[in-house]
Amino acid sequence: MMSKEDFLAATNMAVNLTLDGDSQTKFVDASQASEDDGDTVKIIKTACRACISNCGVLATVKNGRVIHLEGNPEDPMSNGHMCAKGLSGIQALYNPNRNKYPLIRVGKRGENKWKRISWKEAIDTIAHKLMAAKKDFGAESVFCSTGGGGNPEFWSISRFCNIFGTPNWFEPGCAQCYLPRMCVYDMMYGGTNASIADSNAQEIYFAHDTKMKSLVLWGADPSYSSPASGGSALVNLRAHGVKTVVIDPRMTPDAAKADVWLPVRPGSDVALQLAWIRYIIDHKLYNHDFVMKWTNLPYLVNVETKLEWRAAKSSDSNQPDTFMVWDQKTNAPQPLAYPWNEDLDVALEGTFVINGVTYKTGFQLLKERVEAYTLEEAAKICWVPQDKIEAAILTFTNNMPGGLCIGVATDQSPNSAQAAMAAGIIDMLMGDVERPGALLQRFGSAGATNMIGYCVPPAQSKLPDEQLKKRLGTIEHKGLHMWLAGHAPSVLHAIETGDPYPLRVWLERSGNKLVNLADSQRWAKATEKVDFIVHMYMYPTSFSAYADMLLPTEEWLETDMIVETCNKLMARQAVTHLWETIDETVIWSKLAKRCAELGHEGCRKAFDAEYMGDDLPYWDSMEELLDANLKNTKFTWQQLKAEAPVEYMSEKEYRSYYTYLKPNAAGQPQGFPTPSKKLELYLESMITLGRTGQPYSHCELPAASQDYDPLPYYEEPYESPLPGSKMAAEYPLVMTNGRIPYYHHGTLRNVAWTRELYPAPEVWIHPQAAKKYGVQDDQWIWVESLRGKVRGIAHITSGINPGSVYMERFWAPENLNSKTHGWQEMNVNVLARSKGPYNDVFGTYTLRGYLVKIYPAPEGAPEGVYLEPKEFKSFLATPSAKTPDMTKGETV
Ligand SMILES: Nc1nc2c(c(=O)[nH]1)N[C@H]1C(S)=C(S)[C@@H](COP(=O)(O)OP(=O)(O)OC[C@H]3O[C@@H](n4cnc5c(=O)[nH]c(N)nc54)[C@H](O)[C@@H]3O)O[C@H]1N2
Ligand SMILES: Nc1nc2c(c(=O)[nH]1)N[C@H]1C(S)=C(S)[C@@H](COP(=O)(O)OP(=O)(O)OC[C@H]3O[C@@H](n4cnc5c(=O)[nH]c(N)nc54)[C@H](O)[C@@H]3O)O[C@H]1N2
Ligand code: SF4
Ligand SMILES: [Mo]
Repeated sequence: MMSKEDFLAATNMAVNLTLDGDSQTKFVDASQASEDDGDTVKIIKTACRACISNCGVLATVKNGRVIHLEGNPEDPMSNGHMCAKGLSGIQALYNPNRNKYPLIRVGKRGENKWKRISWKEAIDTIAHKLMAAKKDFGAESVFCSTGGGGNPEFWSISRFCNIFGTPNWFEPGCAQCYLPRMCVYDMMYGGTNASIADSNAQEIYFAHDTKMKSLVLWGADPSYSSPASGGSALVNLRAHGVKTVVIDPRMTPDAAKADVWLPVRPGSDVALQLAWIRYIIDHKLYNHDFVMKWTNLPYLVNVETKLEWRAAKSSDSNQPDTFMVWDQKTNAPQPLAYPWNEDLDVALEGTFVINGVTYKTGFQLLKERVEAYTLEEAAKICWVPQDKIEAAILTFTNNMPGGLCIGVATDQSPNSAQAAMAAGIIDMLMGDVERPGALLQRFGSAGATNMIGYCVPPAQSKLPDEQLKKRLGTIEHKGLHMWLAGHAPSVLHAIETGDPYPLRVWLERSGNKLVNLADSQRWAKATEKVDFIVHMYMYPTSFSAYADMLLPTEEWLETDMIVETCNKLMARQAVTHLWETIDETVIWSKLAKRCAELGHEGCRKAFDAEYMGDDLPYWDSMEELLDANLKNTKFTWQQLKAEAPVEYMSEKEYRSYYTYLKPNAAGQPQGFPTPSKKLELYLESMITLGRTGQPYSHCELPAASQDYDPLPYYEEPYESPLPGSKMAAEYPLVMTNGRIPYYHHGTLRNVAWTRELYPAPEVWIHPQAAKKYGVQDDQWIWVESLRGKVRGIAHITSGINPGSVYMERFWAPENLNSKTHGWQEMNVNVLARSKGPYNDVFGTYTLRGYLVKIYPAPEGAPEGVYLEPKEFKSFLATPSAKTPDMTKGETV
């Protein structure tokens, strides 16, 4: 890979070179920064994107150079806080090793020999490769990948794939991050979900007057994963007396402050959740009136078909179907008119045989489902004491209203869908929906961004049905269609084997796929089978060593994006612009446009202005795109930049509760945006999804091999440590991961400030385990799974479940030019499991909850890895030079 010296040499060579007149390249407006040619200091209001939290930032710019960052107190979520990652933004921006120009490989892959090319040539070369692959192997032979949390824009890649005609793009998050929770809450409830790290659960930002009395953090650690926003909100909530329960194998700062901490065995959460549900039902702790009137649990379900018994179908989308219930007055089944009929005495539980057909209420089915999960049983499965489980449940149920925030931990095991369903059920049984103090809400929105806060319309209907049906892995795992994405392990399998068809061209836009995807070594090897690989990023990473072309993208201080934060709109705006970097949202548009020029029918049709609603098939600048997004507001992008943060509605109007009780056109309460307009705890839609792909795929798909289950169930991890497991004899410890506050996924390992704080990955080990396996504190050790072994530094602490170990993803940019390319030494994803079993609905693989062993590494640290502060000096931004403004032809 390209070393710092190589890059500096390339930079020097570029002296006196001006831009090559690529008229298609319209740079982000840097005028605000470069106007400051005197000693004037300018403060620009922008927003951070060093993680997914989008905190408001005040950036001080002097002589065109960003010299200081601090939080913007006008941001209602971060209130002026920033974290170590965000504050390192200047070091990331001016990093000596930035990708500066498009580069094409001239040596062998991994040899680090590159030639500078123009953007025009880069786009043209890629477009020709794409067209050739389409002609020779079909559009589906092109595949794309993106970063998950943290890419400034997300749907541009999906949009590109849809109009190009390939169903195959993927990301390492998705089935392993957020999709299971997002999709399940969408199906059960239809409002936001309760993920704090994803900036939902916005009730937590009103500590001064919320009615919330308790909060459960289930596999979520806001103090690390959203320190400046969610993390600081929790500090305020605790100060206002909100009680907290933390369910996490690791003693995080939020666990340390919790009223009850349950250090659960990684991967076993659903067993614990089912025990919570059983306890809540057995002890009649649920909100009876709410469950009767606003959930579908009283509805009768045909046990054989698993479908609810409908008295009548509705053709009016404002009116749900009419469902049958058991009426205890007449001792007979009766239709229940929406929303409720006071004349009936509706049974919540029971089994009824009617004309030889067995029906049970949803509640009855749920009760039977959780029957086996007593506290005693859960304690055995989950490795936490029975009395602590009970204390946790009661801390929650005795302090209502409350809310259950479920984090990414449970998305990273094959139990992913079930965990989200069970978490939703717990909150919904308690009536924690849309009342003040609850996390599940439908607060206001400016409508300036689309799904999950991004700006590009994904144009999914433009992907032809026959291409959609080829989306890898998604007949079996249809939940992926909500994300419009493919199944990463099925993509890997197709690259390796050509089954069901070959994959030839890979466009990748994220940090370091080799540290974020499970089974990294298989991915690295698979690149040999791909003809042409493009890597778009801000600086070279391990993945660049396997690429044929590198495209330079913008750091967050160079990008423009609309940000919604509570009732305000903020603008992430470019405060400067370096080199020839381009916002990748523009790159995808350029690629589609060039393919159209080369005769691609689908891409050409985008010119017919049918895709963006009206008049924006492509955009040559972010301003064009953002103006289109802002059309529902009273701002243009220029105005928003000048005025943001602005309130798009008052706090009172935005923070509206009990949305389900607001009247519909017929004067009835409007209910929830689900098929029954009730909360669907018995999730019948899972059956339809598995059989047809509806409502998320735009055409009907063949059925999955088995129906998806409408109720949560627990499946013991494939690599189980429980008694009787053969694998556990050799690999006795359960591995898990979780965030650390210094890095966002694979980022910032090239920044001196963060590497000094956390130079190499810690492996958290309980003192009992350390003793048993002969490991000392602060010693280099090996961690080994069935798939490989890596090194880390032992951190011996009682803040971890005794049978578990914890480690983070890590790579070493200082080793980019070595034969490991920096990803093989200390990277937990060498150990993770990308093979099945997968979650049936989403295809989730196992990042947390597989087996490892540990032993001392007498060899010490891996060769070449920097550990001492002085070694990181070479990563430091050069302090003196004025930022060159390439748009004005300035050079270094
Ligand atoms: N073992 C293990 N593996 C995991 C996880 C785990 O907990 N354990 N977590 C999983 C999760 S939740 C996720 S979301 C994934 C994340 O894995 P990836 O999505 O592959 O991670 P990154 O590439 O670091 O994330 C995207 C990065 O893109 C960068 N970026 C910013 N601007 C630009 C730009 O303009 N262009 C481009 N191309 N990139 C830009 C941001 O810095 C951002 O951090 O990892 C997953 N992998
Ligand atoms: N600093 C930093 N912040 C980030 C990111 C980052 O990479 N770095 N990534 C962003 C992204 S994309 C995401 S998805 C969010 C995730 O944000 P969170 O959902 O808060 O995710 P994590 O910290 O990964 O996991 C939460 C906790 O789960 C615990 N855990 C591990 N295994 C298990 C288990 O089996 N069961 C239970 N109950 N708990 C378990 C971990 O110890 C961790 O403390 O963070 C975002 N914010
Ligand atoms: S939490 Fe930190 S990295 Fe994330 S947006 Fe806020 S300041 Fe940036
Ligand atoms: Mo994520």
